[in-house]
This record gives sequence, structure tokens and C-alpha cells, in this order.
Amino acid sequence: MRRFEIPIVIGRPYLPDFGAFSAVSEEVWQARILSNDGPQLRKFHSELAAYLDVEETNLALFCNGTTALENGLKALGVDGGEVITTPFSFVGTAHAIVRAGAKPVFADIDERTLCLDPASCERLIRPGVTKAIVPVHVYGFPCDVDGFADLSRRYGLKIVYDAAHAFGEELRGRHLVTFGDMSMVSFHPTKIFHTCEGGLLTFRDESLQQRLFDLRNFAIRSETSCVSVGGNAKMNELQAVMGILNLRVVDDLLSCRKRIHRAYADVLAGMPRIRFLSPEELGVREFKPNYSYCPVMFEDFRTRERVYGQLKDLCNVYARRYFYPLITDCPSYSYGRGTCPVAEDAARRVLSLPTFHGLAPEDARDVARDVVELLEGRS
Ligand code: T4K
Repeated sequence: MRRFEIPIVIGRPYLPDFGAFSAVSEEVWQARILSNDGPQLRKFHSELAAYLDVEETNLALFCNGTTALENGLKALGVDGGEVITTPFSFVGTAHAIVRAGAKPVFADIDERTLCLDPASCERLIRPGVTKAIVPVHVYGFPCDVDGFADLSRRYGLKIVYDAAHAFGEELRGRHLVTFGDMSMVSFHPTKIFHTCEGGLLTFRDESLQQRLFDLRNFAIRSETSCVSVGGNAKMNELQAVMGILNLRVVDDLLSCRKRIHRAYADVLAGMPRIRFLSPEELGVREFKPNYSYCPVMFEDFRTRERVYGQLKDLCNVYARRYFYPLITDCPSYSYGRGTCPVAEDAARRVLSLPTFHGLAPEDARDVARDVVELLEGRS
């Protein structure tokens, strides 16, 4: 068994060369524009639109992903209604729904993809009360986009994807983060592509953009005009600089994750007593994954807890139990506890293994071997 000298943490942000960052930041210093839709933000907005192959009218940048989702839901008018979502996600997904003035209602997940199950959602739809569904592309695994499009058509509901994990992925030749009525992407440092903190909304209906800009900047449109109520959710110029630089190396960021994922798969795929969750195993056609997470499913809670603890204590490896506890285990959402058995089971058995730009594939392979040895050992 290998004990790493330097701790292997779950993730570390990629950082561009400091010289390159200061060179572009020099422009910020010269301009002394630090926020409020400055030149770097506008440049990043255009470059992102080009990368995602969407019109500039169909996206909006925010200070973080949770705020983006909250404002997106506000713009779609979910206030006072119910929004169906998954308990198997980061708690920010549910918080955004509440902060947009709606009640999250929790449906169960598909046991293969761990993403929200459209059939489970359909049972919870209340005509006139349910306003939207927020499925999450968990670990970057694509939701059943056809199933949700069908629900949207039949019940007139908005589909807003939490695509926090899905940057860089393509489904049927289109960026996964452009599906649905709206999609939110997180640019947090723990994500493949980041802007220190940051968030993005892409949306189908371009008329939403003005409303989103209003929500983002106090609804101020000019020195003398404030048209409604808005907050402050702006991305600043240095965040945008980070985004511009990281976008230049996005292919490298993606291929590095692929190499790490492959190293884990070499050891873990097909192993008895565990399931290494991989996009290949899901068999989604015409899908280009980003390999943003490397989750393993153990046979039971006790084994997961033991391996998680021993990886830390014996190997100096800091895996994380994303997503445990479930959102419905948090006091604010406990009304959903016991209603989603598949999610409850998955949360107790899953473990995300470290993956980040700079993690050597040989080290990932050793982490995987440690997992296997611990699994075979006795508690
Ligand atoms: N929806 C979903 C499905 C999400 O996963 C998230 C965020 C959101 C919505 C909300 O998007 P944002 O509003 O965040 O844009 C992390 C992140 O804080 C969170 O953004 C993320 N999901 C969640 C899955 O993971 P923690 O509690 O694991 O973060 P933390 O501080 O323990 O850091 C993890 C590791 O990364 C540590 O080993 C330290 C390292 N790290 C972290 C930061 C922030 C660094 O090396 N440098 C850093 O700057 O939550």
C-alpha cells in the first residue's frame, strides 16, 4: 500500500502562469475598471459565447453559480410555486430555489446515472403549482434530456439544468451546458474550468437577458433609471481575466482529466464489490464527457466509511463523500427525508476520488490500488 508523503486532496484549482495573469491584469490596472460590466467581462462573455457556439444574447455571467441559478429561476418567475429537484446534489441547488421564492420538492434519481429521474418527477407535478424542474448533471453525467424535454412539453414546465459539473461536455454535437430552457454552470475553483468564483447562465429565450442583467446589477440601466428590483450579482474584472486565460487552455484541462480518469479505470473498472462510475459504462451515445469526477460506489455504507477513513489515515488521500449527507438530511429540507430511496442509498455508498490538473496519472493509479487493498482488507 502506498502512503503519499504529500496529501492527495480531492481537488486543486488549475492556475495560469502568474506572468500571463499579471500581463492581462495590467490592462485592468491601466483602465482602473474593476467591475460593472467592464472590458474584460465583455471580452470573456464574447469568447465564452464563441466557445459554446451560442449567440452572445443567450448567456449571462454572474459572481458564482448559486447566485446565477437563483437569478435564473427568478427571471423565469418561479416565485410562489414549487420546483422539483434532486436531493443528490450540492446543497446550493436547493438553496437557489428557496432564495428564488419557490419550494424545492424532491424526486428520486436514476440508479445508473444518479441524475434526477423524469418518471419520479412526473408523479410530483402539481398543475398550476409546479413551475419548473431543476435536474443536475451529477458528476457531469448527462441527465435524460429527452425525458425532461417531454415533461416540459406535456406540462408546460421550465427545465433549468444545474450544469455545475458539465463544462466542456458535448451531447449530440452540442455543449451540454446549453440544453433546457436554461442551464447554470459553476466556475468555482473546484471545477474543471474556473474564474476563482463565478457562474454562467445559458438560456434559450434571448429576451431573458435584459431581465437577468437587471437582476445582476440593481436593475439600474442608466444614471437616471432603475427599472425594478435587482441585486448585485456581478462578476468582476479579475474573475473575467482568470476566465479568459483558462479558456485558452480548456482542451488541456479536459484531456488531463481524461488521463486521470483512465488511470483509475485501468485499476477499478470491472473490480468485484465496487462500481467505478464512468461515462463509458453509462453508454450514452454521441457524448463527449469531461471526466470531472471519479466516483466509486461501494457495496454498503460501512465499507464506504471504512475505506474513506483509511484512505485518509493510512494513505494520506483525502477523498470526499459527494453527495453525503443528502440535501434532504439538512434540517431546512428534512420534509423530503425518506422519500427518495435510490438517492438515500447512493449517498451512503459513493466516494469521489481525487482528480485535478497536476495529479499524475501514476499517482491516481496508486490511489486506486490503495482503494483495492483497503477494500480487500478487514476493518
Ligand atoms: N450545484 C452543484 C451540483 C455544485 O456542485 C455546486 C458547487 C453548485 C451548484 C454551486 O456552485 P457555486 O456557487 O459554488 O459556483 C465544493 C465547492 O465549494 C462547491 O462549489 C462545489 N459545488 C462542491 C461540490 O464542492 P467543498 O466543501 O468540497 O469545498 P472545499 O473548500 O472543501 O474544497 C475542496 C478541495 O478543494 C479541498 O481539498 C481544498 C481544495 N481547494 C478549494 C478551494 C476553494 C483549493 O485547493 N483551492 C481553493 O480555492 O465544496
